[in-house]
Amino acid sequence: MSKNSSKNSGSDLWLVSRHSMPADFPDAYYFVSFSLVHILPVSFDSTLRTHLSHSGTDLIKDGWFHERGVLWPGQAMSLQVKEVLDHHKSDFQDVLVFESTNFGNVLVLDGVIQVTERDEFAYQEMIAHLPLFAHPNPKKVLVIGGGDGGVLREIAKHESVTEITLCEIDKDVIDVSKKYLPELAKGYDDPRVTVKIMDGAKFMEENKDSFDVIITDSSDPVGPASVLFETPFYNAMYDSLCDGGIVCTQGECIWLHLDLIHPLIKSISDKFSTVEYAYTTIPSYPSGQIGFIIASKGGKSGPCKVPARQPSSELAKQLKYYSSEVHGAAFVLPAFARRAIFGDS
Ligand code: JA2
Repeated sequence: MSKNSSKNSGSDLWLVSRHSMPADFPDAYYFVSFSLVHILPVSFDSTLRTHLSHSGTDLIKDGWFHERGVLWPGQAMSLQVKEVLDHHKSDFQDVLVFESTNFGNVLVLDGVIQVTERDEFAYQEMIAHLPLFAHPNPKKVLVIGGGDGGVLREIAKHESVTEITLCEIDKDVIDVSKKYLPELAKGYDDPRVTVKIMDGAKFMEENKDSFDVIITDSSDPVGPASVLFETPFYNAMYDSLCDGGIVCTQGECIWLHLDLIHPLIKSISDKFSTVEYAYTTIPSYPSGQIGFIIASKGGKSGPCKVPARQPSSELAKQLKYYSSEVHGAAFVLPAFARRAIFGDS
């Protein structure tokens, strides 16, 4: 944040001045709610939300897509565009798919890169296999978000799993993924998969004590996904887990979002038996790194950094990022991040 930004201390509201914004942002001030402790001093209504997001093709200039966003001020990831394949507004967000010169097809929601064909495995394998290999015998798995289908593809590699439910609020994300990201969307072909087009919180409300693993594969806490980074949503996941269950959520970046990660982890630590942060490296996400918040329910559960199972040698050969060694290593944080997130010395 620039020195012109003022953080409303003790709350979850950030007031970001125009000086820290890209020049083409339309409004003078932006209220970005990280909604970490669900005390909202300023209401964050849907009108305001729409002003926070870019339209995908506004961000293409001279044949390059520039990913600018309020959550990574002063920096932008750029990808060279070969062809725009789809661009439209869904009921929830701006949806853009383009073919890039070096990263394959790219899915962008509200101006933010969600998936590229080149590096998607680094994210999909880790968000799925960290909780699944930490669990001794996962049977029922819930995915919230993740409409591209890549997480489904990874979950289907676990033979113990009998039911996989995907709850995605925006059907258009599923449709464009089936059309333009077939290597991810093939996850929908597994017969164990059931798709619900609905709000994940509502679905969990109706399905208590039901899942061994819940994976929340969400976009960033701006727009429709912002509630997924709030404590009540973690409480809902807790209630929807079986005893011994594990949640794994998109947990943002240690280079950019320690002010989001630390209070969120703190706020859920009383309820969950273990709460940890692990990460993967991925060139197409801001600063090349993204983390996962992994938390377990039940007295018997040990830390998730220790895998309870290992991939078979056959599966190990198919995996491109995850291995048992990578599992443990993903929880080892640089000293500055460990201190900021867990307050250790
Ligand atoms: N990618 C997705 C998704 C939900 C639906 C479809 C694709 C992600 N969540 C992860 C996005 C990470 C964004 C980092 N700035």
